[in-house]
Amino acid sequence: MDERGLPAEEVRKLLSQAQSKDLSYSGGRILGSMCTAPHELGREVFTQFLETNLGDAGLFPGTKELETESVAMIAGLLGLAGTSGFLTTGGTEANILALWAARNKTRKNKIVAPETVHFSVDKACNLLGLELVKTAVDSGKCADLGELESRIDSDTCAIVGVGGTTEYGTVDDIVGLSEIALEKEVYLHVDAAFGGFVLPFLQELGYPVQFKIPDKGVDSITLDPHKMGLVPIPCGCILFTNPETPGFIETEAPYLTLKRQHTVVGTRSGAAAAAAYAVFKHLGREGYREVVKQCMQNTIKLYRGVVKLGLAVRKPTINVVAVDCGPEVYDALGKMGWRLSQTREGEMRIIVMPHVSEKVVKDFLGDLESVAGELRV
Ligand code: 0PR
Repeated sequence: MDERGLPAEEVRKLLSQAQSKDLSYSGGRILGSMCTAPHELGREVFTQFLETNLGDAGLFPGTKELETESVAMIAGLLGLAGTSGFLTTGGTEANILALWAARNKTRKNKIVAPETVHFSVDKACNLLGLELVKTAVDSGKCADLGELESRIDSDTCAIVGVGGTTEYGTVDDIVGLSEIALEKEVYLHVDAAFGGFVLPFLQELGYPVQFKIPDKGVDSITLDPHKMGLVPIPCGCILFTNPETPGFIETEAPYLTLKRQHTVVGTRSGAAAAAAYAVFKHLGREGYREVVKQCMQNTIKLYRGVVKLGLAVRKPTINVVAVDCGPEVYDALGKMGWRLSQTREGEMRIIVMPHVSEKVVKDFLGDLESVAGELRV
């Protein structure tokens, strides 16, 4: 740090220089991200609540109410009532809280999860000293329940299912997993970090996707407002279906206005909670349904376009498309400025977020056609 400060105008110039190196979702080239430009109202509200801290919520009871109401609205999306939960910094923290609670509740040390789980589950297990057993998935990239069940033993504390896998957007059979959890008496965590704000709306729109949180057998669910919820980063959410579960991750904070904490982070942003509340109230189910409808229509356009080009592509379940096009095509598209990502198996992975408009899909298909054509010659 310099001894003397700079005038704000000069600092702004420095920031603009740095920002000019960043990409923006509105630039229309980011196809491999599960985040998008936050809703305008969310941006505004975030700034308004910048000084609030939910780590000392007694000072900010109004903002704490917004968190509580946001969590209730998220639970309502899944048709759940009477759940408790917290907003988090994202899906990683939510998954850590879930497995932390499972470990402390059961005092066992093994997690069994399909190999399609997000790497935050690896991270959580590493952090919590848990052994992670990964099980095979079926040809549709969904958890093979027979295989998963066969790996549960007397050391298993929890199993995990995914509602919208990071790489393929596929959805595990949560009802089937809940039956296994009840029968084997293990904790079940559902990671719907991405799919939580997509699947309920796809179902309402009549898409043939199975995703239901049954009345019994599911212990916790991750669901991220900062992905398809259009809320500014950092905003994730953990829901606990049993109100006693948060007690297993409780830490005393004796001198604070609120005597107990249940999140990994201590000082935590109330701005994200206020922004989540605002965007949920403003968009309503109708608004989100429209966002998801657009994304899914563009997903189908992209899928059909890729099929037309004769490339191998998985039929998308949600707004995630995986194309088996080979590294040359992937690299050539990258050189043309497309920001894509790859699955662990090397497929090109495209997330059709709200910023991936119909025009972006059209432009991308045009470039894919020319690249694939040139490479074929
Ligand atoms: N669970 C699932 C199913 C996820 O897809 C992710 C993140 C997480 C948990 C962890 O969430 P946080 O990153 O909020 O902690 N999936 C995205 C991914 O790995 C995260 C992401 C988002 C990466 C935007 C890049 C990006 O530009 O792709």
